Amino acid sequence: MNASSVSSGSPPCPLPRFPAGFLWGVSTSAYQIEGAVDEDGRGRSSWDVFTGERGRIKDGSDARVATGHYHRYREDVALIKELGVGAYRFSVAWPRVMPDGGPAVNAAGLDFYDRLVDELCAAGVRPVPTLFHWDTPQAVEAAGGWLERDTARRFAAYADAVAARLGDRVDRWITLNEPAELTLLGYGLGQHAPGRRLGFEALPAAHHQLLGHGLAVQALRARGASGIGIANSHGPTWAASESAADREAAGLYDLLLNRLFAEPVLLGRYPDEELTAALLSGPVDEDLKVIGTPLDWYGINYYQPTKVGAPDPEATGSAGFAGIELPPGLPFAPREIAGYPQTDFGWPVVPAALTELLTGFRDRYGDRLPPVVITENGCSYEGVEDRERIAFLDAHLRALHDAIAAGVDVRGYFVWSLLDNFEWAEGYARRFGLVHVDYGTLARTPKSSYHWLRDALRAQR
Ligand code: IFM
Repeated sequence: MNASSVSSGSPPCPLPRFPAGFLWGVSTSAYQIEGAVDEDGRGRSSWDVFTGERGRIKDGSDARVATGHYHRYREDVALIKELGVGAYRFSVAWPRVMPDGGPAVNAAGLDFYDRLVDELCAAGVRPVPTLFHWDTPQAVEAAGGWLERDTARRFAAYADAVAARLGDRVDRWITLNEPAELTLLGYGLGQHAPGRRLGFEALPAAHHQLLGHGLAVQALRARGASGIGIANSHGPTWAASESAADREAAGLYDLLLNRLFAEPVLLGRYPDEELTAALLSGPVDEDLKVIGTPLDWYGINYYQPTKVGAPDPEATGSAGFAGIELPPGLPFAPREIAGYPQTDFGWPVVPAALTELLTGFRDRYGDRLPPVVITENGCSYEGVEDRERIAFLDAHLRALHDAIAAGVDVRGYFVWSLLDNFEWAEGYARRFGLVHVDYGTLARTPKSSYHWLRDALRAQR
């Protein structure tokens, strides 16, 4: 690493001042960075199986080595410390801690996170573990994965084991990362592990993840944990036109991708009772009481807005979901958002939509919305001299500040991601890091954006 040789390339205007105590951080996830998939008793995960199947990952890669973080975590913590952020959001790999998904605990797996948390604490960086970021133990997946109600119970037992080991040093917890994406991409469309193509029949996977979240909150609190949140992905949905058909399609999309995951957690109910009654079985009302257990804060991952219209074979400018092609026959059709710059992933860069999202959440949920933390925000661009990433972060931080000035209670912001990493079905083709990783040598090189952020955070002190 050479953290001083690249100029920061700061945009001319300093960032506005954020409130005292605002939590700055960077995010990663276990499967995307750790590698070492066969070491120290780790069990297989749904992603190990998925990446082993021909044609699943665009560049044919897998995450057996990834960024080698499992062995290089000290170097990565030093990078975090030098960056000057106060917190590091990482995820704990369930199959490392419970190779068969439970009940047996693999002490060596927990030892790794114990060392990581110690290293962070020694560096003065607050550890913020996410308990589940999509790497389901294969033994759990083989038994039906998140389509099965019992997976929620197993997840809570795993949460308990992690809290028992790390709880003395952790005061910010995240239960789940983006249950919407796992439901849609993993169980609905088959673009992510476990590769199921169930369409709307995938919805029990959403319910069981949310139930797992609620049970995990209870398990963590029973261990005396505080500071518990979730990381849900959200973005404003824009109707493609004012026509009734486009507005209806956009409303359905918003319901399925935003409200279905926010409202059970924030309000203790599903947004559309008819739809959920048709798709979910079991004691849903009882479950909602667990799912709606009040949180200490609410995490939002924001990347982009989505423009949605009614399905129309004649319409030009169709777009997929976050760059992923959607199958025909859906009751809505994402459309291209023109007139904005795009990241290398083809995602539109719309900072003002972050302000819109946050003020919209405040207006919709009022005092049921606890303090918000942006648990992910970032962009994929090539190169170490990444001026586009600096512009992206600068503009999104100003948009975030606008939301705070408008009265939204936002307490923190985490950049996705510390390092370039394994971007799921895209393999290594998308680089989201503040730090470049050479996948041949695993050498880390801080990008211009890293230096820019370090300088911007120093100016906040
Ligand atoms: O890399 C992912 C992350 O795992 C979840 N949120 C979105 C990121 C970028 O696609």
